[in-house]
Amino acid sequence: MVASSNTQAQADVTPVLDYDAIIIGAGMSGMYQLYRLRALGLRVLVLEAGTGVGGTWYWNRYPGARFDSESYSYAFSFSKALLDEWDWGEHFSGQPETLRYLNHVADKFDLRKDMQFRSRVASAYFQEASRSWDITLEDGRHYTSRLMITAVGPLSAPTMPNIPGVDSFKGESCHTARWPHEPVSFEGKRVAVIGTGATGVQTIQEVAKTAKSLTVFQRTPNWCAPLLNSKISKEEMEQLRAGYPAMFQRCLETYSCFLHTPDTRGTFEVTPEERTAFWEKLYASPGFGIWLGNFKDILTDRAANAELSAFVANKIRQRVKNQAVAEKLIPRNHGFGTRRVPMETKYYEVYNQDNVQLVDISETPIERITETGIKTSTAAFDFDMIIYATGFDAITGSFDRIDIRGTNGQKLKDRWKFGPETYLGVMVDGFPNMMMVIGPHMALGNIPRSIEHNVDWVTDLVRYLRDHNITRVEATAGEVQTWTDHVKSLGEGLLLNEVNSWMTGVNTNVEGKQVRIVNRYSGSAPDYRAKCDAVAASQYKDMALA
Ligand code: N01
Repeated sequence: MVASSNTQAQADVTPVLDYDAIIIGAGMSGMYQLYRLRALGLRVLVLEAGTGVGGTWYWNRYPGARFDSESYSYAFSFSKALLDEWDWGEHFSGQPETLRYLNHVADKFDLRKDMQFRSRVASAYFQEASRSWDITLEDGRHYTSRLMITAVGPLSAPTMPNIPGVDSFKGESCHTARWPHEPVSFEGKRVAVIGTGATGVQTIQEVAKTAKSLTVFQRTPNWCAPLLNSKISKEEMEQLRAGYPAMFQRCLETYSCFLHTPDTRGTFEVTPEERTAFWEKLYASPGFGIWLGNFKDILTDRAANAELSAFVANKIRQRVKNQAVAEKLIPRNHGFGTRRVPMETKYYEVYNQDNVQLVDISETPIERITETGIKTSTAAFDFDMIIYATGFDAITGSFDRIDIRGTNGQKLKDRWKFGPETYLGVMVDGFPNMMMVIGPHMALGNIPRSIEHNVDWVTDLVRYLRDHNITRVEATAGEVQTWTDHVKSLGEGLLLNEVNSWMTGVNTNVEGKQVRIVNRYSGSAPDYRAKCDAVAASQYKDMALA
């Protein structure tokens, strides 16, 4: 690391390293982390598997992919010049616009000159003698760096379904997170979609517009709510821009950094009529309000949650003409909002179209993928295209896919076998000089807001290390235990943590991930930031610095 010390200790640990910091991933986290570390004068390299910047927005090019948080609250806030010059076209921007935005950010700050694309990291081994990381790519290229900062994203390790025969299908097929860069036409095609999470819902409503036939294979229905997207006029954009300081301030104050914040009332503190009127208003309002701006107890009180679920179930019954289909679309095994709510645009109406069929595979399971299509327990379907919207090995999955070894050759994957253990979601004992941006146990919420805080905190730590000629930083085992216990205790009483989903670390397609764990920080973002800020103010006294 660039430092001024000439002490003996320093000399021993100052071999010729390729970099001061290597960042893995060129998504929003990696882009901003590069920008900040470069400003410290460090030699930094970003290694990125793809051919361009954007992370989630680079990979997820599937039809209909878009923000379901307000575009302007989901962008970078660190540069006033950037805020001044970028106009959003829609309240909930589509993937092409978001990727254009991120490319614009990369151009503006000349980020690509310190990025290396087509560079998928295979392994990273900590070297105690040199206090550095040896990082090797899948193609064998190799680099050394004092620090390794993972910016690998919580939803970036896609998983194919563990259904026999996936490789045997002779038609077109694709996972949504590996969508081709070329346009894909559905016209005249018989298309299947497997999966009805947030991705499946966005895909289905788009494919249904042009496919000759669309067959949706649903294992578990999700509670979806209207997105109500709209265009942003020039005048409106100017008003939004004028309101940026207040809006970002609000994001700093709300529980999960979203514009929405829970109502201060409990569900049963108002009359049934007031309740219904409030829910009608939320259902008719754009974005996550119905999930995050609802009564304060809908995600903790079973009775409150059941009332709200009944309200939304009736909406589904009103929107879907065939009542047998409507009943299949209503979740039975979890309440509204206890899984991530997919935001939709006429999703339920899709099932009123003649070209769309719903197959409930909880009743008639898929037995195998065949050369020509999909065979369930009761029928065989022929398709031209199968789309896998089957989700991700979330949060720890992208770490598991890299062979990360800390002191004494300890593997991170083994260390996290029964769930992640971290300090502030940023560090792990036994893995010195490794920092995680948006790692496990982090306050996710409105992710770009969390990214900016997380990166700023890591940058302050790195500056401290540099200024004090410290070449080795590690979380202590005691602090990791304390933070991990704290994160687990915050999850108690949340209905969300009683349901299988990526949010509780369950993925039926990944061996060893069938048991629920606590992988996310579910306290308030202001509390999280206060804790991190206190650690920095203490000059990292609870960390092992050498
Ligand atoms: O993934 P998911 P996703 N056989 O895990 C089914 C974010 N996101 O990509 O529920 C049959 O939610 C699985 O069924 P089940 C957002 O945070 C953001 O949709 O496990 N089916 C489920 O229906 C979101 O929550 C935006 O029974 C199988 C689906 O596949 C997160 O990404 C947009 C199966 C997977 O759903 C993940 O969403 C989109 C099998 N073997 C996504 N395996 C934004 O707007 C899996 N399934 C920002």
